[in-house]
Amino acid sequence: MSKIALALGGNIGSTEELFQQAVSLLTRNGVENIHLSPIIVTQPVDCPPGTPLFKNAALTATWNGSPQELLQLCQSIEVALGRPKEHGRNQSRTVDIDIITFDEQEINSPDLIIPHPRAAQRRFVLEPLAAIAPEWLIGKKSAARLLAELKD
Ligand code: PH2
Ligand code: MG
Ligand code: MG
Repeated sequence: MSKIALALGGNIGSTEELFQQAVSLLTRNGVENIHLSPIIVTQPVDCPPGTPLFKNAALTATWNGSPQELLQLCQSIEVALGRPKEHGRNQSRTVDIDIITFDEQEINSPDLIIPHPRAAQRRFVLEPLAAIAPEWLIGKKSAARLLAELKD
């Protein structure tokens, strides 16, 4: 069993419902022991002017497969919940599911980098994760410490 942390984000549609649907699809496909954070409303980061506000959450869970299999599951759930398979990088979306950590593994493949390369700088990831798992490590530092060290 691997311990995983995922970040959820969305700014199109009924985000709370979409997050709940994402959680049930994760559960139905082998993600266990899900602990979902409260949902926060966040300003868009690195998005074009006029982008709607986001809602963000994080979850911790366990998973009995590989990182690549988890990536495929997350991407298939994004598509099932209305996100086009091909999409621009910071385009508005119904739901984005990013793998933040996978045990303490470091992965650097073309389609998957773990820990998530921008997680340590993103309040919209750290704040919900620190709310449920302050001691959770992203690389060498805990979510709470990274959050406390954020400048903005
Ligand atoms: N996701 C991004 C880019 N910018 N901003 C907020 N507030 N929340 C997000 O989830 C988000 C973002 C790329 O995935
Ligand atoms: Mg993503
Ligand atoms: Mg993302």
